Amino acid sequence: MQALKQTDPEIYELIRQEERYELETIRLIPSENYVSQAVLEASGSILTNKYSEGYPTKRYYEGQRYIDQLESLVIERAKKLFGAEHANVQPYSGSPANLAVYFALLKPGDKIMGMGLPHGGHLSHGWNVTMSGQFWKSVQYPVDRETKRIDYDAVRDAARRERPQLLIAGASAYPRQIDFRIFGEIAKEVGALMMADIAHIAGLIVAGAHPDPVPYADVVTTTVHKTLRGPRGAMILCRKEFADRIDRAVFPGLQGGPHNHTTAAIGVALKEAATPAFREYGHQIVRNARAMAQELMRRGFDLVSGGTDNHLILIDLTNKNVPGKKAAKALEKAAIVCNYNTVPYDPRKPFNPSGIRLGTPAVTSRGMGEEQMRQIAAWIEQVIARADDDAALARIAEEVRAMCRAFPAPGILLGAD
Ligand code: DSN
Repeated sequence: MQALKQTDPEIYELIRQEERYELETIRLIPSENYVSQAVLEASGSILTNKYSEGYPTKRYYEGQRYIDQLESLVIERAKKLFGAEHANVQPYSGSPANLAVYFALLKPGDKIMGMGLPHGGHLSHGWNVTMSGQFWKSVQYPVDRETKRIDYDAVRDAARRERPQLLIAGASAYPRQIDFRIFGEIAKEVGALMMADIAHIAGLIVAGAHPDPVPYADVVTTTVHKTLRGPRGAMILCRKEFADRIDRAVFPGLQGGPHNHTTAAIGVALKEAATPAFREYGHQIVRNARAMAQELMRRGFDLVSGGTDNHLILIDLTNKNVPGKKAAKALEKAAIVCNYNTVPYDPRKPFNPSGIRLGTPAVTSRGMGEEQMRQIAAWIEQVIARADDDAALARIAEEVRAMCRAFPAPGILLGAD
C-alpha cells in the first residue's frame, strides 16, 4: 500500500492498525471472517471505476465488454455452486437483497412472516423499526420458550391463522439447523411464497454441513461475506419464474449501478468455495463450534438451546451474574472479540442484554481446530470470572496473542510494504 501510505498516511495507518488488530485477536463474531488475498485483490481493483447500470448485454452505459463477461461468469458460478435456476449478484448487501425480494414479490401492505429479532431473526425480516416492518404488515414467530428452538407446529399454526404472502426462514442468532423443507411445506399449504435468508450459513450449505434450502424455497438471499468468505455484498437466487421480477426489483427498483469490483470478488469467492478445501473448512467450522460449546457447557455456561449444530453459539450469562455487554467488553480487553446479544425471552434490554454471541468461521479460516476451541472456552471462563480485573484481562490477552501468532490470518501480510 505504498501509494496510500504516501497520499494519506492517516488512513494508511488506521488500516494497518486494524490489520494488526485482526491478526492479534481471536475474532468470534459469527458474521465475520478473513477473506483470501485473491478476494482482496479483486475487491481493490480498477473495477471500482465503472458504471454498468443494467444487466449483461442490456446496459444503459457503453464500454461494458469486459464487465458483461465478468458479471455473466459470476452469475454462472453462483447458479452452479448453489444449483439455482437464476442468480442476481448485484445487491449491495443482505438488507437491500431482502428489500428487493419484498419489492419484487409483494404489494405494499402485504403480510410477511419471519422469525422475531429477539429470538434470533434478522432486522430485515419484518422487525418493527425497519422498512420491512413498516411498508409491509409483519408477523413474527418466536422460538419455543422451553427448547429455544423453532417450533415448526407453532409456525404452521401461525401461518394458517395469519395467511402471510411471504414466509421467511433464516436467522442471525440461531444456533440450530433450520428445516427448510418444513418451511417450504408450510408456505405451500397457506399459499405463501417462501424466502430463505442463508446469510450466516451459506458457506456451510455449500460445504454440505447444513441442509440446503434451494429445492424448497422460491427465493434464497444471502450475503457473501460471512461463512461464504467473500467481499461485502449479497446475492439473490431464485426460480426462473421469478427471475425478471427479482432483476427489475434490484435494478432499477432499488439500486443504481452494480459494484463491479465486488462482483469480481464474489466470483473469486465462489471459485474458492467450489474446492475440496472449502468443503473441509465448512465442516471444521461446525466441529469447532461443537467443541467450544461442549467445553463451555462443561464449565457451567448456559447455552441457548443446549448447544449448537452450526457455526454459532449463544450464551445466556444470567447464571454467571455478568450481563452480556460487560462480558463482551471484558472479553475484548482480553483480545477475544464477540458481541453482546439478546437471548430469547430476555428480561433485559437489547442495549444491555443477558447474552453474548460467538461464532467459529474466522478462527476456522486461520486453521484453528478443536484443541484451540477448548482453550478459547477456558479463557472465556477466566474472563467472565474476572470481568473487573484489568490486570488479569491483560495477562489473558498476552496468552491470546501468543496463540494467534501460531495461526496466520488469510489476507494479512504484515510488513508487506
Ligand atoms: N449484522 C449481521 C450479523 O452480525 O449477524 C447480520 O446482518
